[in-house]
Amino acid sequence: MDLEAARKAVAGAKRVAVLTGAGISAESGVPTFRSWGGLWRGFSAEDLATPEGFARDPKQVWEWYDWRRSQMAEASPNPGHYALADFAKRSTGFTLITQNVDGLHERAGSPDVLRLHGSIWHTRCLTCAKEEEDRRERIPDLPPKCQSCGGMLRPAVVWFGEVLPPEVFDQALAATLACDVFLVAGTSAAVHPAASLVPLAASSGATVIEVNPEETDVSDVVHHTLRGPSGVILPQLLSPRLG
Ligand code: BJW
Ligand code: ZN
Repeated sequence: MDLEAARKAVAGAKRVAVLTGAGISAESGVPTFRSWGGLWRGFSAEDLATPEGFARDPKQVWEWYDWRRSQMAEASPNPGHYALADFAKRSTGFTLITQNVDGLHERAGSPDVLRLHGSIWHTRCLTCAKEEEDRRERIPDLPPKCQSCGGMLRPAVVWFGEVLPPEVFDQALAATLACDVFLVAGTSAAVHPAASLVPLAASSGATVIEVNPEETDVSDVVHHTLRGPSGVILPQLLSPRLG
């Protein structure tokens, strides 16, 4: 059984790194990028999650984020998020890398989450670059304005064509290169450079475990495949002992 072999690999590892994606929040009711048909009001993520899309129509892009913020605000962490948070608390040498902007890992109690694609709960000013937390579920008068300088605010997330926060990516890279086990959960692994961490872990000697109900772009490089929802599989994989 791949689950037993994967559990043994985790139990024997000194360093574990995990890369998560939208699928880990699916059981919390947050739609993945591909699950809502890939479209919102006829637009794809590739149209909306770009600096060009924002420059073309900031109000429209903000409305999309507002819609997603309201879904994320209603969501609660699921057993997959909690299994990772519990594992982190009883391990040394554990690194959680996420592509998600929803904040559910943090709400489950995961310490030190490396957020490769930023946070939907933060804004950044286009004029003075000030970054601030904004936890409002709905923001009135979109696009919002900076309280300090009056400039236009944008979501503090990473769009296509933008560079990931270098210090966060460097930490993710270091953890990927140093780990004995690399776990990839709930991501289609279609977006780079996050997805590139998976073959990198494999080529630097880590045992790679994939948790996903579907085959993905990296399924051919992983050593153990656990097909199923992360809310079911991660507690089985990471709990101190089964039942
Ligand atoms: C379940 C489940 C359950 C369902 N349990 N699982 C190399 C090759 C080709 C292209 C590039 C490359 N390097 C860079 C690029 C360009 C580009 C890119 O990757 N494009 C691809 C489309 C090909 N990358 C970039 O532009 C990045 N920047 C960059 O590289 O900078 C350097 C540079 C700059 C300029 C020029 C050249 C280089 C930036 C990428 C930023 C991505 N941003 C987004 C939006 C974030 C903000 C927001 O949320 O709005 O990040 S796009 C979107 O995709 C979001 C996600 O984090 C990301 C990944 O999606 P994810 O998480 O995998 O979700 P899904 O929906 O795809 O998959 C869900 C999975 O869950 C599925 O597999 C399901 O089966 C599974 N699932 N239920 C477990 N219950
Ligand atoms: Zn400002």
